[in-house]
Amino acid sequence: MKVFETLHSRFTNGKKSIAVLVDPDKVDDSNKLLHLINLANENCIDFFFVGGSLVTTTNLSEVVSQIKANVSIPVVLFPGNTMQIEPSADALLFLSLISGRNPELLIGQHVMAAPILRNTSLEVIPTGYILINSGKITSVAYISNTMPIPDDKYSLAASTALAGVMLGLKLIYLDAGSGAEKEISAKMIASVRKTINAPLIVGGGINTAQKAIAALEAGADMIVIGNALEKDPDLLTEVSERIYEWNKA
Ligand code: 1GP
Repeated sequence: MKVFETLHSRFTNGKKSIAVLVDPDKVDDSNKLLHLINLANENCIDFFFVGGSLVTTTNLSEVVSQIKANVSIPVVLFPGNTMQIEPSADALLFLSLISGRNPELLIGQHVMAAPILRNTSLEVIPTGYILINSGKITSVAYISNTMPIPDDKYSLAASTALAGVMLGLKLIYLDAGSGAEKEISAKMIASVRKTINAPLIVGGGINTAQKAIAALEAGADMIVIGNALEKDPDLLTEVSERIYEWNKA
């Protein structure tokens, strides 16, 4: 089953998913990547996301091929720009940064990427990407030159997500930014969840099992965890067990 079909069918059936985010810059030695792959294998992870707002290494294809050689779950590109297109991955989130007003990230990069993507077998998933303020300026806010939505402006975030879905975007990704000081609140997630009829991904600053479970309970269909795994790999065990129980019910 393709990535979007899987996500959509889980969304329709009230089932939850979890993705591990690999930032190619942070797995400069292959042992770190193997460690993440082993974690994924041990913990029933659903997807690997690969990408970052600033990737300075040129190892993207090696990262993807190492993951694919060792684990059977789909590898989904989460690209910060058109340089992060890697044809050997399974799918690509075709991100429109709809919380921002930077035309490059609403349509400019997409025009450059579209002809390249057409010549790959990547599954292209139109995704509304919404940044929520997390207390300090994150790399993604700085690099994208956009202002995140204030974390207490629930209806602004919900209306942004709704507009994205009405424009035909198939997924909504609420992100506080990698390594965010503050994760997205349950109230914000719930407000977006009740407004849109589309799968909702939530990430950024999820560094405890409690925060992960709170995001899922508030209405996230999928959570994305990156940074926290370096310090607390056990976090995945607790969260994936909870998701397993959830999905069994
Ligand atoms: C960032 O949502 C992802 O875009 C994951 O964030 O690295 O903080 O888990 P963390």
